[in-house]
Amino acid sequence: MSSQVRIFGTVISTYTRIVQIVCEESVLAHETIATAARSPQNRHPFGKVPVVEIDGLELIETVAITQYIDSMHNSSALQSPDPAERVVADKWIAIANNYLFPLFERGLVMPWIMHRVAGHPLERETIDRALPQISLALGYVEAELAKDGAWTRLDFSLADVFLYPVFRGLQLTPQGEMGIAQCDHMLGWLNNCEKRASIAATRWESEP
Ligand SMILES: N[C@@H](CCC(=O)N[C@@H](CS)C(=O)NCC(=O)O)C(=O)O
Repeated sequence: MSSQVRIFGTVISTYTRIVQIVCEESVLAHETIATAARSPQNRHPFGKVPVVEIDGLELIETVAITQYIDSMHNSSALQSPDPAERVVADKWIAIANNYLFPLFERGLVMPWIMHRVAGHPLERETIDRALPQISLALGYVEAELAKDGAWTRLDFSLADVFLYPVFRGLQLTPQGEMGIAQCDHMLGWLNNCEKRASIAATRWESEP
């Protein structure tokens, strides 16, 4: 390992983990400095995590950060050189960031974290409201994944890196686990990802 990457983010965080996975793929030493999104220590101008220090740069926004790390330190192994292929990965990354993450996070992941970790009463109304939309989203991605058995033609790409923590977070909730259990292709893909060293090395402490 050569360059040291400093990742300022919350420890149980989808986007912090995405950066950690790309560091592992790139064989870059990295450390995560626990920084709450809304703390005065957080330097992100829009109050998000992570903020990343690498190669003398201070970077924000996980798409930009992961593309930089993969391009500079991993021979772009996670990005196809063919624009017609790369656009497919970019589409899945955008779907993960714009639709799946907000839907899963607000509707299931955060209510369960607040209940399990902070001891708050479980927000059942929030969950009940979100479940039909989550079901629809799962149906869509399962049908898409069934077409080719993969998100892109690369064995493992930035699309996998973004989608894995998003779906794994959902799977760690009781309703998410039940939903994903009905999606054979999704389940097979998640199980395959778990065999990858970068995924195993970045497991959340809360994972069974
Ligand atoms: N656009 C940001 C999104 C990052 C993001 O949403 N991070 C979550 C944690 S996984 C966060 O900061 N949540 C705290 C909040 O929204 O207040 C990126 O790509 O880095």
